[in-house]
Amino acid sequence: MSSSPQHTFRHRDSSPAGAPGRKRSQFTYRHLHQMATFNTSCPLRVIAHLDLDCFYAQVEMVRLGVPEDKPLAVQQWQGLIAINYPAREFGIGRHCTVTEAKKLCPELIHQHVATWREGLEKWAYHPDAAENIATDKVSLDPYRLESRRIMATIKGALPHKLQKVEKASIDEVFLDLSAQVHAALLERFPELANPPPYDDASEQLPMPSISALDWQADALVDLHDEDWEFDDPDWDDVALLVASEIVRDVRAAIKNQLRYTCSAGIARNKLLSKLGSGYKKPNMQTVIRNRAVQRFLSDFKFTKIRNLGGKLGEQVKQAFGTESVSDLLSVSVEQFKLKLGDDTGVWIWNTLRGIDASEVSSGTQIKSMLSAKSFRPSISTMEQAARWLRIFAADIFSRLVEEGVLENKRRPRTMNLHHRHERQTRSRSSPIPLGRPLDEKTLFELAKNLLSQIVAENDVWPCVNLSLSVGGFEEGISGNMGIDAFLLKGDEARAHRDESKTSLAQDSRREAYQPTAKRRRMENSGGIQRFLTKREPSGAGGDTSDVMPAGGLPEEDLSHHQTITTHEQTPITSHVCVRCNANVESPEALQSHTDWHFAKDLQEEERVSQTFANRQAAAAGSSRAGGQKPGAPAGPKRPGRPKKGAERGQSKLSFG
Ligand code: DGT
Ligand code: MG
Repeated sequence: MSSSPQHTFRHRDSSPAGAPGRKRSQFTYRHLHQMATFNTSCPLRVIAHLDLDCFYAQVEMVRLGVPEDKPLAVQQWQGLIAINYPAREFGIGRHCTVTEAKKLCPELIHQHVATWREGLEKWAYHPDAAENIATDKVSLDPYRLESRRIMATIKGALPHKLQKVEKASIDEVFLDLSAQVHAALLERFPELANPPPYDDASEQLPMPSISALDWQADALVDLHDEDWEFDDPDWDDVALLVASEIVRDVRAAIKNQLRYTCSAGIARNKLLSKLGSGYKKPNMQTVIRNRAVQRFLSDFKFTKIRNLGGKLGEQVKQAFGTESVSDLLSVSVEQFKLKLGDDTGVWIWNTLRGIDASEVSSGTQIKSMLSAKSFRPSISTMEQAARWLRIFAADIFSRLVEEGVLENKRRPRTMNLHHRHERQTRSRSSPIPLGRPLDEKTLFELAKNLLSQIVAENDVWPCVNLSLSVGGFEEGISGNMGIDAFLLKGDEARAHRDESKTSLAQDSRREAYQPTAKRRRMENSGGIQRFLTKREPSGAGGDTSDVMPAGGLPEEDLSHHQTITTHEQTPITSHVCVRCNANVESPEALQSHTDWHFAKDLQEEERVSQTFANRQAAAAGSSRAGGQKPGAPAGPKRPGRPKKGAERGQSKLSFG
């Protein structure tokens, strides 16, 4: 720990903990013990979210030795996909073209992402990549590699037996710090180790033997509301403070060992910690104390909240005519249920109050991998196609190595190849044979075999898109699309989803892929799943069909689909994103931007499903201070304190 207990806490001089007449904590011995087991309904839970600052840009700066104050952006073809903070000061944003960015800041360093090149065996940083969109394919390997090093550093900075770390995307991590904070509390406050009075775990804890907490410079959102600051800190405040120290140490380890900065949010759950990490960037951390939750949330549009950015958020906006969290606080849970269905209604009601019992899941793993390319100009021979298959096999194999395929930790069982000619996509799949080591050559041979099967049919040339994917990993998979999907084009993304579909037999998300009739029944039932069905290919036969009509998507998806498929089919006349109204410079930039939404949606689908599963699991076990049931007052209960409407804000406590 960077801060000594003496510095962090100001201990009380008199009135020892447990003395008669002293106020008791709102938390019980049971709550304290729940921390040790990562119990998701524990009201003393502490969760952190870490998000790397301008991630790809930092990777390139460190790799190239660019000083921290120099403006740099990462380029993909003619667009920019990551911009460092010095460059942002010039007004440069994502989806600026390089030309426009250079006008804003002539000294901008713009580094193109690494690419695989047709005919070459390995990805590399090619100086002429931007001009070779026809023969190059983006490689995210450099960022994946750094992402893994960051994960290893984070894990190394936390005690092995007390850690729970979930990789949420290429540059985001959730930490459940409850068990580690529990251990620290017992060490720092020996009175907590005493057995509860009468051996009754539902007895309230003594109040912390401290009068003030030192949150240190950047750690606390200052919300200019003093009222609640007169209340003594309780154990939830102390737990968050200890977590904040841990997070500061983790961030220091990342900075010292790898030279990357990140921002963090620390709060009682994933929803709030994620909002917290984006609250102050770069290189800052934000603590959202329980007493400040409602005030903190009120400042956000609800569409900024995790899982509410997409279609579901849009639906809520339309149903209630507002985007403001504060406005929706007066809506009753019954009204939400009426408009959005029971599950969704309750979920929204909870979310607006910062209630989220979703688990930090250390088991999250990639369930499929895809490598694909849209061809402009199209390709017309088996030889050309085979050259790309060799690249795809190499690309997938290097990711499999990272997943532990060499050590036989995880191994895909199926391979899929999608081939698109004009408006028709043909697919073939095969099992990946067991009994011999999996290598690049085996993957390539299997892929070539699948291509030969497709080519044996008539009219398969010219080909405008090839997508190779592997899935059906041998062990339990909890589902994570991963950043790979962020760069997928329409066909590629669809193929990726198909691949996911085949490997999702046990996944709750499967409901989103039911045949149309069943899906319609579910939609009518008003459940959350109706928000998760948007990109179902509706071609005859669904996922078992070998020939999938391109453009066979539901009406609602057509415009989206058209914008993300090759624009030679559907001319794009406007460069405004229909999802967020962002103005982009070119059809390519719009395509990349739309892909990003698409990938985010897929990721959110996963999260919403998980959130629901967890919420339901947690509902049964909700406990006293963290009961958080619809109809209950927002935030933690504060017995003995007169309620003053919604929870009030937070400002700095006096330093100890
Ligand atoms: P931040 O977190 O605001 O400091 O900045 P970033 O750049 O870390 O943004 P974030 O966390 O949303 O995304 C992490 C990385 O993912 C980013 O460095 C590049 C990649 N990425 C983000 N948005 C897009 C996009 O629209 N298209 C593509 N191709 N990549 C993206
Ligand atoms: Mg980031």
